Parts: sequence; C-alpha cells; structure tokens
Amino acid sequence: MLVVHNPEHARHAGRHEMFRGRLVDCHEVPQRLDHVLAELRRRGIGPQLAPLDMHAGEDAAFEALLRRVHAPRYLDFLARAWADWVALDPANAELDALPSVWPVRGFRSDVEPDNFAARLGLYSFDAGTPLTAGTWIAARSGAHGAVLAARAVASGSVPSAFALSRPPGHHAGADFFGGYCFLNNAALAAQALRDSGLDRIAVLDVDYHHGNGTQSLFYARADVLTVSIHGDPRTEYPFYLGHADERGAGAGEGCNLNLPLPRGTGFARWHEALLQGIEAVRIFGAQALVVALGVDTFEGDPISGFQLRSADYLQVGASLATLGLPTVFTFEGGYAVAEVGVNVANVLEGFAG
Ligand code: OKP
Ligand code: ZN
Repeated sequence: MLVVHNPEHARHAGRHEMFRGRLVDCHEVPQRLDHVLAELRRRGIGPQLAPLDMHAGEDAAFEALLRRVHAPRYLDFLARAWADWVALDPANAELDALPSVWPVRGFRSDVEPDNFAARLGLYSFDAGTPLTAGTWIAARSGAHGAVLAARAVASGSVPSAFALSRPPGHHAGADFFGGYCFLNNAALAAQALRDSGLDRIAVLDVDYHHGNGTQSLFYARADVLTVSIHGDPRTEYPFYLGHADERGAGAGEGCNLNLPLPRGTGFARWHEALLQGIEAVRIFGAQALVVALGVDTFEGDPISGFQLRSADYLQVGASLATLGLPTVFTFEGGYAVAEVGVNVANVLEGFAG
C-alpha cells in the first residue's frame, strides 16, 4: 500500500469553529494525521512518500485538473484569501477567517463581491471551517498527493494507495468549502483515474457525514458512480443533502446512491449498507475505486453518532477488498484523536488481507 502523505498539512491549523453561539476548539486538528502516520509506520505500512518525492517541480497536468474539478474563480479566491484577510487589518494575522454571511435562494452568486466577508460567504456553506494562514498550501499539497496516488494506481505501479492528507475534502464542491474541507481530494483522485484512461470509476464514501461535495461534482455524470453511507441528513450534518431519493440527474441518473442510517447505528447494520454499496460498485462495472475514508463512524467519535469499534475496521477493509479493484483511499474524518491511527490502519490492513 503506497502512502502519499502531506508534509504541509500542519500549516492548516484552525483556532476555532462556530458552534451553538460560541467559538469552540477545532475538532479537525493536525495531530489527527500525525497519529495516523505514526501508526502506519509502526505497522510498516508503506512505502510512505511525499508529493515532492513523486513529482518535483511544476505539474501542469495537476494545475489543469484542479481547474476542471474546481471553479477557477474559487481557486483564485482561495489562493489569495489569507493575504486579502490580513490586508483588511494586520491584527487579522492572529485570527482565523470564518464566514458569517451567505447568499441563500434568490441571491446572486454570479457577481463576485469585492468585500472579503461577502466573498468568503459566497464560497462556503458553514461557519465551522476556519480559513487560516496555511490553508491554501496545505489543501493544495494534499490535493496534489491525491492525484499522484491516483496516477500511481492507474499506471499499475501499485495496486492501491492511501492519500493521507488534511484538511479533508469530501464536503468541498466545485466552488465552495465547508465541513472542514476546501479541495475535494476524492473527486480529484477519481478524475485523475478517468484521465488515465479508465472509463468507469466509483467513489465509495464511508465517512459518517454525507459526501455532499463529491456527490454534487459527479451528479450529472454517467462515468463516475458516487455512493455514500452516512448519518441521516434529517438529523446529521451536512443536513441539506444526502437523502436516499437523490439518484443522479440527466446522463447521471442512477449513478448516485445514498445510504443514510439513523444516529446510533451499530456495525452489523452499517456493514449491511457497506455490502449494498459494494454491490452497486460491482454492478456499475467500475474499473477503479476511490474510498473516501473517514473513521468518524467510530463509537468514541466526539461529533458523530455511529457505533463502530476499532476491530470492525479490519472487516471494513476486507469487505472493500472483495471488489478486487485498483483502489485509492483518501483521508476524511475521524475525530477521536487517540484512536484515529488504529482505526485507519485497521481498514488498510484488512484491505491488504
Ligand atoms: C467533516 B467530515 C460539530 C458540528 C459539525 C461539521 C462537521 C464536519 C465533518 N461541532 N461540524 O465529514 O468528517
Ligand atoms: Zn465526517
């Protein structure tokens, strides 16, 4: 299992997120990735490479891919956002930028405002995703790692790869951030697999939260199947997407599968949903698989509501491996910091058999 880790990840370090009227400590912290990498090293899962070990210098194909999956004006906003924020007031350098105003139904999103707060809101959907000094460099380096992992798998040089990065990606859409996500690593990996000549790709999202960004990016496409198993959006974040009746649109009709489960769901029922998702991937005829790997389904997760135990993740990996597909894993959620390494490593170990 090739591991492409992101050495820039800690440059994205949020101070706080808005929750119930207060700024609270961030759940999505750098130590999450450190714990995963340490556990993979302890178990000898590797080789472990950084993006620069795999591709030095300019990667024009990656730049072009980024601008096809994400809107150029959104990327340009992200690249400049921190400088714009600090230019408002030098004291902002010690604060995170959090949005507080959004264009809902009936407002215009075609005109990009000059006002920074207004642009921050145009390109986001929650106040829980701090934009910090190193957010862009961290997200961009992680996205590059996901694409490099996908290329390595597509070329056949490795059967599977884990793009170990943060911030995570599956909530990010073509032109918006939210849910701790800025660039959609899983979607970029899927598109990179397509660009490498594979015709049919499946993205299977096992994070506790619905992969709304990934769903929206591929919703009208027949070449990428998106499947997500998650807490029912009637009660669980991201609330406004992820229902079972969302099946895809136009040419993509039938190419999206949502498997929402109630808060409190344990492994037996969750694993039935996983088998259903795996069967959909098989029927679709996918030639490669992207697994959006969040382990916030863990019973000890501080912000989630499923009841998986650490040992269950071995079975998750083993079940995914029955597809026998070239596979790219991306790292998504998992906020029980002390256990996140063991849980992720168990999936990868179960997958490797
Ligand atoms: C990101 B990923 C908790 C509120 C929920 C957003 C959760 C984002 C999850 N205080 N905030 O899918 O793991
Ligand atoms: Zn999650």
